[in-house]
Amino acid sequence: MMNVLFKQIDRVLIAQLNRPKALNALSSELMYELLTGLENYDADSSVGCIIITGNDTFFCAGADIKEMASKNATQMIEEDYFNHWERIAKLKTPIIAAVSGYAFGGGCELAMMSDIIYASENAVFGQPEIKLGVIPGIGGTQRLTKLVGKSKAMDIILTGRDVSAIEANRIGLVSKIFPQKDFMQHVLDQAQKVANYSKVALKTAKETINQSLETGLKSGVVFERKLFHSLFNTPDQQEGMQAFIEKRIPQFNNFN
Ligand code: DAK
Repeated sequence: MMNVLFKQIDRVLIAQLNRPKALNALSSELMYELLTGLENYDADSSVGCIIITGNDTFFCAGADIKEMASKNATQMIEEDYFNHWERIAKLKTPIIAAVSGYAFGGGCELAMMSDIIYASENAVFGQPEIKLGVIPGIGGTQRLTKLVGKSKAMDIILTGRDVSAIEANRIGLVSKIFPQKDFMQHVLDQAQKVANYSKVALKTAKETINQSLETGLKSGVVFERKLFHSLFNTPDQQEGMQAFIEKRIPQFNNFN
C-alpha cells in the first residue's frame, strides 16, 4: 500500500499521509515516499502550493515508536536518525499543513516544518515524547519555542499534555481554525489563492520570512530589500504591476 497519496488539483498538490492502521505514524518508508514525492513536486513549475494532510481523525501520531523502540544510541547516531527530515524545511514551494485530529510528536513537528498550519476544530497538538523517556527529535524544542515562546513551549514539552485547536490558535502555533465540516475545502480555497500568485515571488517571500528566524533585524531587513530589488528583474513583477494599472487579473508566468 502507498503510505502517501499524491493528488494535484489545478496548481495545488495534496500529499495525504495514508498509514491508517498506525495513525499515520512516520515510518522510514512513509518518510521516504513523502520526501521524494515532495522534492519532485517542489521542482515542478505547475505546483504553486503543497498541502500535507492526514484524515478527519488523525493527522499523524508521530514518529514510528515501534520502529525506533529497539534502537540504541550508537545506531541513532550512526544513522543520524531524523536528520533527513529537515529536507522538508528546505522545500521552496509554500507548504500548508492541514491538521484534523491528532498531531502528536513528529506529527506536530512535521506541521511546524510547514509554512502555514490550518487546524480543524477537532485538531489536537502535542509533544508527548517525554512520556516515552525521550525528547522531541525533529526540531520540536526549537520550532515550538520560536512559535509560542519559552514558557508555553516548556509547559507543553515538559508535561507532554494535549493542546486543543483553540489554544494552539491563541498561542500562535496554528495560523487559523476552520470548521470541521468542509475543512479540506476551506484549506484548498486558501491553497488555490496562494498557488495562483507568482511562484518566484512566493518562494522569495518564504525564504525571506524564514531568514528572520536566523538573523537579526537589521541584516534581515537588508536581506529582504536585496530580494525585493531582484524581483524587479522578473516578468511576473512587470505583469503584476501592469495588470494593476490596466485593471485586469494578472497572468503570472506560472501559466506558460
Ligand atoms: N508509532 C507507532 N505506532 C503507533 C503510534 C506511533 N507513534 N501511534 C499509534 N500507533 C499505533 C498503535 O500502536 C496501534 O497499533 P495496534 O496496537 O493496533 O497494532 C494503532 O496505531 C492505533 O493506536 P491506538 O490504539 O493507541 O489508538 P487510540 O485512538 O486509542 O489512541 C493516540 C490514539 C494518538 C492517543 C495514541 O495512539 C498515542 O498516544 N500514540 C502515541 C503518540 C506519541 O507518543 N507520539 C510521539 C511519538 S515519538 C529522538 C527520537 C525519537 C523521538 C524523539 C527524539 N531522538 C533521536 C532525539 C520521538 C519522536 C516521536 O514522535
